[in-house]
Amino acid sequence: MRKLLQQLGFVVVGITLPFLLVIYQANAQTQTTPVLAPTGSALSANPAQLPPLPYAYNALEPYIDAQTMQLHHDKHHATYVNNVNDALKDYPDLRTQSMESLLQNLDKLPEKIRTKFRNNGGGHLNHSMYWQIMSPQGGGAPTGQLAQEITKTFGSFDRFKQQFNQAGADRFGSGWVWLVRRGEKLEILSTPNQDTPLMEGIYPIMGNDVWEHAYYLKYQNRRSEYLSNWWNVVNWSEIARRYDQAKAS
Ligand code: MN3
Repeated sequence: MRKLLQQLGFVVVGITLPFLLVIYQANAQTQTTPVLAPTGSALSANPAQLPPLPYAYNALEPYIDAQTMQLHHDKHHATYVNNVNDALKDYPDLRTQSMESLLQNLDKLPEKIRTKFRNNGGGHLNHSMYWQIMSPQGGGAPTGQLAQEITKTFGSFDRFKQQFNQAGADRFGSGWVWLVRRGEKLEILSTPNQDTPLMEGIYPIMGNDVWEHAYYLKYQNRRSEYLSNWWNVVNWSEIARRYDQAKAS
């Protein structure tokens, strides 16, 4: 009887141990996978959808005019979304993934669609964030831990804004300027075209669009003026949420 119990014990351990290992590995994987979604939940590629603008076209006036917002959202962003869906139309397996994970693994995409997906998938993700981090109730200064970390890293909030604006002004041609968290540290960087820091596995806390389509109707060649006025519509509560997400990732 004892022998039988022992044997039974070995069998139970033999069954349970691999099972527990599988659970452990699954947990380990969940914990090390960064939470990268820009809008609270991952953007689905099945199919990609244009998120509604969370306020009226004229809500950000006088800093960003209604016509720019309408064209930017309804035409430019909509085109990125359509092109993403066109790029993925022959690849049902890719459509089951999130935009974030596809952008982080561009080298795994078929070469035929890689550039098209990079430009339009990046455009879709970047703009989905851009609408959210602006608000008619925006402006002012960040608070809490984010404010403390900005002061610690850049000296003061004003110096942070100056450096961010400078990086945006220095971006030659089209692109984005970002506040990111690399490892444990805040950093300002800029990317060309519709590239996102996510492609390097870096979480973007906030970013400003310095493509001419974002400001040309109102500001013409005066990108610097757009960059300084933009702070009047910056939605710090959404950015604080993204900062928390960056720290948790
Ligand atoms: Mn744009």
